[in-house]
Amino acid sequence: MAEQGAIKPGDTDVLIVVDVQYDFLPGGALAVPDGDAVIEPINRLARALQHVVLTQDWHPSGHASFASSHPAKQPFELTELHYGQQVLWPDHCIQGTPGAEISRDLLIPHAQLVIRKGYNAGIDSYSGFKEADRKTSTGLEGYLKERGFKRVFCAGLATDFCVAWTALDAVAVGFETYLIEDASRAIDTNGSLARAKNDLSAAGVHTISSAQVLGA
Ligand code: VGL
Ligand code: ZN
Repeated sequence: MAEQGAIKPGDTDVLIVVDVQYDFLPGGALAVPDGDAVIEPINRLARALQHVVLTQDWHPSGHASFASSHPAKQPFELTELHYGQQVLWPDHCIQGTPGAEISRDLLIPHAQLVIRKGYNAGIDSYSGFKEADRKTSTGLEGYLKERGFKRVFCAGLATDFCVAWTALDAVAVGFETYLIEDASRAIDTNGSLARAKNDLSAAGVHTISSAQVLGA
């Protein structure tokens, strides 16, 4: 474990703040337990990193990832879609609704890009880079590479879905990738958090605390 403040943020680093939206916060349609605990550490990290990108889960109503789109299915059950297995969710982050808005408690006026994902009706997208069919690109890889970034720091909601998949795709396309654990919170359904942690370490994503970037 690196010492506090050992990772010095610089000009080729980017912080990706994943899905800090009202539907994932307390009272939201798919509230992540303790989800609002990410806001303060993310605000501190954002003050330390010059370059910040946000992701925004952004589904049309009737989206294929919603249990309500599948007769006789309940939220958190699994189904098969054309690209493989899909967890079914409560309706959430519907385009243009208050639940899809990014929290106003995030204080990141210098954020440079908001990348929306999950807008194709038949395909989910946990990752900010690539949709769940594992083919359709959001354009984020090209953007970050064209900007010259080398290291990606991921934080937000939820650790075991959108943060993990974003970090896994970042490392897969060649970024040195860090997941900031205390600035993220998990849904943890059917063993998803343990599975995500295994996948992250197997892929070489570094799991760190915000103190390692910020100092004490
Ligand atoms: C997410 C489930 C469905 C996330 C998004 O942001 O982790 N999880 N849609
Ligand atoms: Zn979603």
